[in-house]
This record gives sequence, C-alpha cells and structure tokens, in this order.
Amino acid sequence: MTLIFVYGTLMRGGQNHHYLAQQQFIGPARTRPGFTLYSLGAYPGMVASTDQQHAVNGEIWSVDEPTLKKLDDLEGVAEQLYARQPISLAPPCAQQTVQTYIYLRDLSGRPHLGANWQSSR
Ligand code: PCA
Repeated sequence: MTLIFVYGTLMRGGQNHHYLAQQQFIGPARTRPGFTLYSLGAYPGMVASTDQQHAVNGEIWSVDEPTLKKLDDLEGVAEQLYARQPISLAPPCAQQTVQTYIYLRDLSGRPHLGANWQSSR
C-alpha cells in the first residue's frame, strides 16, 4: 500500500474520484507551507511556492499497487506532466510518508488558486 496526498480531481466529489472508489480514505490533510495550486482549466497543478505562507489542502488515501499504476497513467507521469514524489504534510500528519503529484509544466498565464481546488470551482 502507498499513501498518497490528493488535492484535485481525485478528491471526494472530484471528476476522477472513481479511481479511488475501492481504496481506503485516511483523512483530510494539509501540506507544510511552501506549496500552492494553479488552475490548468479542468484540473489543478500543485507546485512548490517560494511564498512560505502558502499550503495546500487535500486528502490522504491508501492505494494498492494496481491503483497507483492507474493514477500514474492518469496524471501523465511518463509524459512528465506530473511527477509523483514525497511531500511533507503539516501536523498532525507530519510523520506520515506520503506521495503526491507535482505539476511539471509551464504555469505562465495560469490562474493562481492558492490552497484549495474545490472551493475555486
Ligand atoms: N489530480 C491529482 C493531481 C491533480 C489532479 O487533478 C490530484 O487530485 O491530486
């Protein structure tokens, strides 16, 4: 099992949430400061932020190996759209080793969302 922090369309109520339907919800979580969201239209991208005031809200899920592969395909890891990498979460989840999808492409002209995807739709 792998713990994954999701912040966009994979969250409950999100367009791609069905990928996680048979997986285990661990709980809501927030990143440590230093991350922020941009809108890519139908989905968000999280990137490191130099502004330490920013953090991102999402959910931790425990996913099995086949699901993790499907998520990597969905997020375009092979195409370097997103990279799946470890992320530091804020307390009380700070001890958990969790991975997330970090957006890799150009964000110029993209709307800055800040902490939340849900509330910005
Ligand atoms: N799906 C992934 C990354 C961005 C997106 O829309 C997620 O929900 O975490």
